[in-house]
Amino acid sequence: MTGFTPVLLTLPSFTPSLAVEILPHGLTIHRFIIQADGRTHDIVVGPEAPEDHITQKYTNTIIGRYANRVPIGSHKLQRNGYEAILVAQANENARVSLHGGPIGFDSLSWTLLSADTPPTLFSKAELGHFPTEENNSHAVFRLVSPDSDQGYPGELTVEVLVALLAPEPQVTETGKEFDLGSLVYVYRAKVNKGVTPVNLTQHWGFNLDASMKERPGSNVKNHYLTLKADRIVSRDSDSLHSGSYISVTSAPEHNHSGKKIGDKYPEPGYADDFYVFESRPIDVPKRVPISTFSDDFDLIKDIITPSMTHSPVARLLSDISGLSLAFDTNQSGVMFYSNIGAVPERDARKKIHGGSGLKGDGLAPGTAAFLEFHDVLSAFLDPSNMDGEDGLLTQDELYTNYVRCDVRFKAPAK
Ligand SMILES: *[C@@H]1O[C@H](CO)[C@@H](O)[C@H](O)[C@H]1NC(C)=O
Ligand SMILES: *[C@@H]1O[C@H](CO)[C@@H](O)[C@H](O)[C@H]1NC(C)=O
Ligand SMILES: *[C@@H]1O[C@H](CO)[C@@H](O)[C@H](O)[C@H]1NC(C)=O
Ligand SMILES: CC(=O)N[C@H]1CO[C@H](CO)[C@@H](O)[C@@H]1O
Repeated sequence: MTGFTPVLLTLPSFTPSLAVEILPHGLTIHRFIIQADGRTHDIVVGPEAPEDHITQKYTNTIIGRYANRVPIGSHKLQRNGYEAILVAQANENARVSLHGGPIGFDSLSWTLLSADTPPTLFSKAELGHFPTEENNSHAVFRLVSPDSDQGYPGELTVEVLVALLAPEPQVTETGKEFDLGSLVYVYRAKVNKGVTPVNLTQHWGFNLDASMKERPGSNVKNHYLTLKADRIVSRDSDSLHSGSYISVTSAPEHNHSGKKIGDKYPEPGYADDFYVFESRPIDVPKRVPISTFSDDFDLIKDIITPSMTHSPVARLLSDISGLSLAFDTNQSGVMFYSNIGAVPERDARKKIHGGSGLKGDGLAPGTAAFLEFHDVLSAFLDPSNMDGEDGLLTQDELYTNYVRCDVRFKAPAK
């Protein structure tokens, strides 16, 4: 079926540590394969059969045009002199439009770009960082969302670069943490007229132990999580942003400073809390004037530079598999969700995760850490964000959003 044939990205054969399978349907990270210490891991949860992403919705897919929840109905949008109306359509419940509306970017098939249909939102200089076609270590996909799609104004063109970066050369040393390479995604978007909300993210769920044969389907309570966030968004009964914030000092279960996810676990789990990162210096903007886009335009250089002096905003680690992930982004925060909505009877589990691959033995709640990097919820509804961090994009701007995920391995203590 079209859209469900995976596009495989791999690193060159001398560093075969990482591979990903991407489905054009929903720009889904179907598998995230890691080779470490003679074992093969797939660190994202989800179904075995690509087509099962239709029913196991929002599992490792992109979310768009607008991640998370917006109150339904008409919203007047204003930014830098442009105005438009968003008519948010109900799908989660009568009050709430979730993840871009009834037919979001997660359920559409994206086009894989090639030399014949080259990217338009990445410059020559940027694409020049990924020269050799034969390595297949990167791909760019496109989706054009028409004017009024799900009530969103303006025609929005979105292009997404997904790339694997080879590990740094390194010395073998006992007890050392090894760099296994990185996965980078960069979302770009452009609207043809006026102003529109844009908030894209990857709705991916990790389990670093799921492929350990001795612990099939193990939960993530034993994973250690660090989020460099000092506050979370306060939500109402429908999980809409109430307009205020809660400091993690007064909510220690949300102070993820390397604690085990299972410590102070808020039963039944972590459910869509949005963690706002402490302010930090990064040199990759979220929106740039479209007039600055030229052949030499290059925001990718700083993202892929290995020696980049960044400190990650999020880190997920297991001392059982020895795998860890360190994330860097120019987004304002991260949604953390411990898969509490999982329904084993409805879902399928991958064979590499000890499942049959068929529906009926899906993973249970608590078995994945979803980390969705994006902007603060419904920021455009808060007048204090006017013309600032409002989650809106005008026809004069280019939206640019990146996440870099560094994969590491340290042999677990026996
Ligand atoms: C691509 O493959 C060639 C030949 O195998 C290798 O020399 C080159 O370093 C690779 N490039 C990247 C970016 O990995
Ligand atoms: C979070 O927890 C760490 C370790 O327990 C502690 O040092 C830190 O002060 C706490 N942060 C806040 C904001 O409460
Ligand atoms: C974008 O979506 C994220 C994730 O759901 C949400 O937390 C954030 O507030 C949204 N951004 C804006 C600007 O509304
Ligand atoms: C949310 C966030 O930190 N965004 C950053 C992305 O990069 C720009 C440019 O450096 C920063 O100003 C933003 O703060």
